[in-house]
Amino acid sequence: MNKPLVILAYPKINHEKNYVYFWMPFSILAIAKVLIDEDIADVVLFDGNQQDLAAWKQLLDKCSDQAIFIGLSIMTGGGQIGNALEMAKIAKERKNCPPLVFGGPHVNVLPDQTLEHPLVDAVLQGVGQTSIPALVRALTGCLPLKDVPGLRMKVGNSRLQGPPNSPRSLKLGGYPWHLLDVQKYVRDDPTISPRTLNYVSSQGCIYKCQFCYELTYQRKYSKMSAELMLNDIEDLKSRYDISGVKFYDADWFVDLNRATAFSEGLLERNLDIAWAASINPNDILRARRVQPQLMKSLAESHCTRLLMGVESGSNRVLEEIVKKEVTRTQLLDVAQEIADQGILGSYTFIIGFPGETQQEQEETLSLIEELWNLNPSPETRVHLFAPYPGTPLFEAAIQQGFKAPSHLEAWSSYDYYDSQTPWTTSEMVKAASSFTKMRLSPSKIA
Ligand code: B12
Repeated sequence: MNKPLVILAYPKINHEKNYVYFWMPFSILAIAKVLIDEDIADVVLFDGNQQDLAAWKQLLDKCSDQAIFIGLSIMTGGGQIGNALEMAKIAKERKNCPPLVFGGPHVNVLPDQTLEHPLVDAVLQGVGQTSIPALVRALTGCLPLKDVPGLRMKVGNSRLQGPPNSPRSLKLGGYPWHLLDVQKYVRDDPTISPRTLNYVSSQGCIYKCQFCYELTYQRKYSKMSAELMLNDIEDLKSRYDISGVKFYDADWFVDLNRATAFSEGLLERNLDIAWAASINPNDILRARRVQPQLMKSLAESHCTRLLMGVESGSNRVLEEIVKKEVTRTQLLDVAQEIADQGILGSYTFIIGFPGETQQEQEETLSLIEELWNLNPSPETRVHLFAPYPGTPLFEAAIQQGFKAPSHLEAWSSYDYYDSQTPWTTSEMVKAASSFTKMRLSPSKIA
């Protein structure tokens, strides 16, 4: 018997002009994986960052009438929602359009508001690895719809709702690379290596930074083992001749044993792969107590760059507003430790938190100046605070006069890089730009 077909799409993100850093869309790759592994559906992936709307129409012409549903992934900001709605409109113009099911970070925080949009037939809230196979089973008559975790669906004039979805994703790694043209995602990243690919090895985060979307995972963390990561990277190297990996996990270093095992494994297997990952300053402080050799083994295994959210140079902001659980002195100390190993630090900051004073912003800028004195001099990127739904600081921002978009279409124009809050001044916009120093603008990298 033919397996049902599922189309999964990652709509385009309107990034900075000529942005070249579009990476493999793990959001849909991770959910395609379970459908393939469980052998319950055939899957077609569409990446709007690589293919245009003409290609979308062609794909729909070819197979939309065989699909049991079309899944569209959306995050808040970056114009992805508007692009998803355009794709949805094109699909709906066809006869026999299968149900349009939305998922992804935006849906995870605003499922009901997303479902209100006339083009949206259903949403799946939470991690897709559990919800998506259940939806396939339900639509092929093997499971009642009311048992699909995270589902909210329009049925006539009423709404059907499944049980809550688990915040743990568990099934990661061994991704179905054959569904993408992987070569197209290999990037020359001057801070890593000429043939770099992105990779996601965990989901969720254990920390509680009050502005961050990851809080919606309820601090439940899922990860692949070091061995599985090494197997996948070895496989990617032999298939696509990669020489670098850029991890896009929320915090790659939550499990320090895994970090050490990975670094040692890279050397033992002689893989010759340069790599970069995200880290929380508290991971480094923890490592000093339990794995004092960690930084050294990272450098030895050719970790070239560590991305760390520093957020602020003010102890009050760090403690009371962000809940970063670290002080300015500790941040400087941790950055020194990274530089001492010759690893490039890449530090991000936020100015314009609700309730932050001008003096506190100046403390952030003076911290950046101090960090620039390190050798190697780190990259710094200053963002304007943007309230993201589902986070404690979103509520705080509303109380202080921020007006949130009230429906899906209105979120289309929510631009993370523009001022979103009434208290942002032109001085803050200028400071954000002049204190941002990256090694190379992503648009200049071929
Ligand atoms: C890679 C990435 C990007 C890439 C885009 C992706 C690509 N392929 O090129 C780039 C760099 C372009 C990017 C840009 C932006 N990003 Co971004 N990005 C990420 C990152 C680091 C990884 C995404 C990923 O692959 N995750 C792994 C997958 C497996 O997880 P997932 O996407 O959540 O998908 C799971 C579920 O959500 C669900 N799911 C997802 N899609 C679907 C679809 C269906 C149908 C179903 C059923 C389920 C489902 O199942 C998946 C498996 O469990 C995440 C952080 C993170 N670690 O997740 C941020 C993240 C997605 N980005 C975010 C944001 C805000 C942005 C920006 C808008 C602003 C910014 N800070 O950079 C910009 C847009 C640029 C602009 N012009 O303004 C936020 C989104 C928050 C939100 N509320 O939506 C995140 C979560 C970071 C954060 N913690 O704040 N980003």
